[in-house]
Amino acid sequence: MTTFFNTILLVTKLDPTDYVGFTFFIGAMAMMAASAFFFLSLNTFDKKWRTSILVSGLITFIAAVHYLYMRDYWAAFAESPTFFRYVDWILTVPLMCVEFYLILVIAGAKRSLMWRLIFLSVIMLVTGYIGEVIDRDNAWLWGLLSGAAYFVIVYDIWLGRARKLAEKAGGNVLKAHKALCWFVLVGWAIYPVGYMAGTPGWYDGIFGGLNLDVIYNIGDAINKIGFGLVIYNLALQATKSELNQAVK
Ligand SMILES: *C/C=C(C)/C=C/C=C(C)/C=C/C1=C(C)CCCC1(C)C
Repeated sequence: MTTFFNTILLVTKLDPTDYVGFTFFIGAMAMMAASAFFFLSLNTFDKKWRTSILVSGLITFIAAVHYLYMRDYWAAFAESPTFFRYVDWILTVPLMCVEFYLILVIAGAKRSLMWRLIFLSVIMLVTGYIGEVIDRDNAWLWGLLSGAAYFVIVYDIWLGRARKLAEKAGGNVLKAHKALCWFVLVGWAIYPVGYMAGTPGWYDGIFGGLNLDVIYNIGDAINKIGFGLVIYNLALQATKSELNQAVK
């Protein structure tokens, strides 16, 4: 009987000093709360912002569902839920690329910009997965390839076509674009650290003491919710300034 309850109520087995498990729980709650926030705010914005806010909510919602799985997987096996992690990322990171496109549409952004970013992000994630799961012996090499794709994304949004469009749009869009660029440059740089902490390589002595899951969970909370809040703020500011103009 006890075994039965222990099987269905995984919660009873959680160790209060399990800080990795704790970050999965907090992550799940934070993603759920953020999704409710974005979805419920949808109707307060003008139509042209709704798709962006909806995508913000979808990003945190997809993450919330994966966090529930990852939380339970961790509680059951005390092992990194690498598979769920990458399924989450392969869905949410391309959606973040879509966000860049959506806010730049008013400046004439083309679909090709969106597909280019999506393509690069898929390369970044697939090579990362190969290094973490399939060919761990060469993790450093796959990490390097992944890092190269990441670098091109950073270049594109900071200095490439996306930057030019953001400058053309100006005002609130330019500000939001800059904020998102910082998230990609600094916030996304958290992930390679987690990768090096969790895979074997020349960097063992440097990051070996850190926990891959804790780092990824912190990265996800900052990036997914932070990204959404930048978009939310953009919609809010743009709606306000439009209202002011209408009054004048
Ligand atoms: C919501 C999830 C996000 C924003 C995930 C982003 C993931 C990355 C930027 C991962 C990058 C990696 C590298 C740049 C090199 C090592 C392998 C990865 C996949 C961890």
